[in-house]
Amino acid sequence: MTRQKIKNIEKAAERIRKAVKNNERIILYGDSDLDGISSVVILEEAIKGLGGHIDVAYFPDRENDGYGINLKALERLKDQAPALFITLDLGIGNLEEVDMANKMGFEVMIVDHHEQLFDAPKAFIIVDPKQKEDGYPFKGLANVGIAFNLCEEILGDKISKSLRNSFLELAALGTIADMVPQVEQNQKIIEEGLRSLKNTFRPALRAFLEILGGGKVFEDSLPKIISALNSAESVNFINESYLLLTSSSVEECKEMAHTLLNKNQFKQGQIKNILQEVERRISQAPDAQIVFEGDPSWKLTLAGPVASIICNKYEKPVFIYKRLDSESCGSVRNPKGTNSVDAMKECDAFLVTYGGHAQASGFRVKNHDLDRFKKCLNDYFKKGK
Ligand SMILES: [Mn+2]
Repeated sequence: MTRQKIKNIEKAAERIRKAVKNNERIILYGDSDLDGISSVVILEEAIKGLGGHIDVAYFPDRENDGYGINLKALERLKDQAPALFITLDLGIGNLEEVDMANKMGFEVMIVDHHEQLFDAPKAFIIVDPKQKEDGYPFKGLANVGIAFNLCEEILGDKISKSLRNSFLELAALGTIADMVPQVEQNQKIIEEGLRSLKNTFRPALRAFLEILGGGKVFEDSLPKIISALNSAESVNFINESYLLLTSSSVEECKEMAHTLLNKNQFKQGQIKNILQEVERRISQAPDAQIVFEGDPSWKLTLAGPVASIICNKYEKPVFIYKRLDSESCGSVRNPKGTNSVDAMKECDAFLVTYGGHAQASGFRVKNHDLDRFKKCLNDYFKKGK
């Protein structure tokens, strides 16, 4: 029985093999969270497995550059054209930016797992199980799960058991980090990946295991590793976790792992402060349908984690945003059975952009529309959706 494949995944693998063979330039452009970073790392390794290399790995800083492909990045990369420009864990919503990349002479391939809300961007290949014409039965893969399928497709018989296992280690961490449902293929990826992790050859993961548990995996080491890798920042499109995961020096890895663990501790403190403030505000309007709170001092990258915690505790749709000069950007978390993307579709007259999944998404809104947006959401959820 031939297993059904994600739409376009064979085409994508074929195009990557051709690029390696012809020595074309390859750019990987990934999201700055662990799902995006691990996708970039394993795809780079698969390309190396073919005897090729990538020219650039780029990660946008969500805080300063915004989520997705952005014009600042394209400006900086344009001298690299022509090149194969592969996006990972983002891109499906970047219609204008993909047009711009095409004009610059890039050939854009999108590998994403987010919902397609608008027309498809004009990339020459799109791999996204959630795009409209994809019949792949399982829609819950994290992006790194798709990247893993792509790596297997690229390498075919050339994939050794140990290489496959080491891909699965990162695929497991990225899948857990992205909080997709741990069922079907996700469950298999996590099980196999975590089994392999115990004896990992990856210097970065070895470093974490040595720091946290004398080389062994303990129950609480996994969440620590995941949140440390997730708390890395992208500066000038270079991401710290990417540097760590691609370093081959154990000593260097230990140093970087320490830095990230400390950073994560600091971040947890900041999250606690924001949580306290949000809960204080909730207590003033305990009967509200939704939680909709923002502040100029809150870091945008902390909006997601804060929204998650509040959503779990209060079981309401939660919108947490950072207020900037003229616009606000935020993250959304929703209890099961409600759909944040549908809600925002209903209220999109007040939005600049939005996107994501039913349970976790993001938005950008002009400050003068904040109140109307909030009211529209309230009305939507009041209708019992
Ligand atoms: Mn993702």
